[in-house]
Amino acid sequence: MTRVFVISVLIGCAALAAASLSAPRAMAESITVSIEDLAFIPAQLRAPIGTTVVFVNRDHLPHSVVGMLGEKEKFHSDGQLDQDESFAVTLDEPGLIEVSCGIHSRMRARLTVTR
Ligand SMILES: [Cu+2]
Repeated sequence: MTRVFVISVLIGCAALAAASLSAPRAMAESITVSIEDLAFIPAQLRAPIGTTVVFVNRDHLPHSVVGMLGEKEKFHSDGQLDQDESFAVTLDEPGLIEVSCGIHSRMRARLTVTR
């Protein structure tokens, strides 16, 4: 029981969001993208389908997260993220996702999702 509990805590909120959408792979990876000084860090990343990306606002300003796959909106945060708030999304389709902040249009990141 202890082991199950510890694993549950480690997985945290990110996996909860993912689990509600689809059954995640048992060993799905999680990647953190930090938002600092009006930038996504890293601004370029590559990850396979099934990966959960957690955006964490470590800035003193509020930000939001919008992901576009071509003309299609793949995800967006629920309103704005205040300092230390996060938003998680599990990648479910290959392609190039252009990530931006809905508040500061110059904030950009590119997320390449592979099979
Ligand atoms: Cu912003």
